[in-house]
Amino acid sequence: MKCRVCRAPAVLDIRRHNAAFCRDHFLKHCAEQVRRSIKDHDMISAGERVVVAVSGGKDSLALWDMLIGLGYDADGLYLGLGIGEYSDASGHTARVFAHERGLKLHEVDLAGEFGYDIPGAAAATHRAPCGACGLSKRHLFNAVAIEHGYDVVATGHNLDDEAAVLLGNVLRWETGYLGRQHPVLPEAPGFARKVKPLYRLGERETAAYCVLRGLDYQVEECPMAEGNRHLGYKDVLNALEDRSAGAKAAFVFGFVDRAHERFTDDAGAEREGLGACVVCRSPTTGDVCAFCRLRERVASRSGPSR
Ligand code: Q46
Ligand code: ZN
Ligand code: ZN
Repeated sequence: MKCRVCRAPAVLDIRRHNAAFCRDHFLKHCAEQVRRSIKDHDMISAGERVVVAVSGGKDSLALWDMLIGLGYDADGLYLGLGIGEYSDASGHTARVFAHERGLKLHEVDLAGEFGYDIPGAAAATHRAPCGACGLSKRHLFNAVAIEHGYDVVATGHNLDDEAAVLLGNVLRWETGYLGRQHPVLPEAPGFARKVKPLYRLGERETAAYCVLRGLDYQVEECPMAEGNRHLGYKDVLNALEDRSAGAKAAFVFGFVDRAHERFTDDAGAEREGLGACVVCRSPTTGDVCAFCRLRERVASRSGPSR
């Protein structure tokens, strides 16, 4: 196996590109995929400030590293979800990464600042933890971006994540979600732009990127992910990819290039006619936003019952 570019011994092959790369050319390939995503979708303009949602895992650290390498002004944001040892270790990893590179990391601790954690929210809502977790992340990433004047929130969703979410949305024909599933969600009043610069890279590639760059990332996955529907979809997609290299990329890139637009009307009304939440001032359709309702629900459950 030789590097496609320089013919030196390769460290990794990427079947869907029918190519193998040496270390340096693999890292260049990753940066090029990210540069291309940003350019093709006008994700970040010159001079804009970016906040990267950092979990301490391979994707978010690879993303932060690549954005800095490409010359962007990118700070990090870590959310303490209160998921036991997993959260302790991932917070530590994110802090070490930022500290070693002199990067700015914002931290928000759910329990300390909002009085609940993800296991508590799951118990109070009698739902899978990922629902409350996703809601909290969406709200807080945006709220921190708005509060600190960032133009863009960048998340580490990779090709495998996007393919799994797309499969889930297609299986149930969630046309509103399909209209919002895109590498860029534009800014709107009260909302920063959301971008996914890693959507062209598979998770095997982001992991290899971290290893080859010597980035210390949190290898353990979240223990609450068990039973998450998307893991099942990932298994199905991996089986497809085994039989037909490039299936995931064709599925996601074809959707982005040729199908997404057909669903934008279904998602369109979402961000129109919004008022401000009476509690936190975030944009919402009702009086109180979903995040504040969640907080209230957990508080009333775990508070004194007398
Ligand atoms: S952190 Fe949160 Fe994920 Fe854990 S509880 Fe689910 S959503 S699995 S990316
Ligand atoms: Zn090479
Ligand atoms: Zn609110």
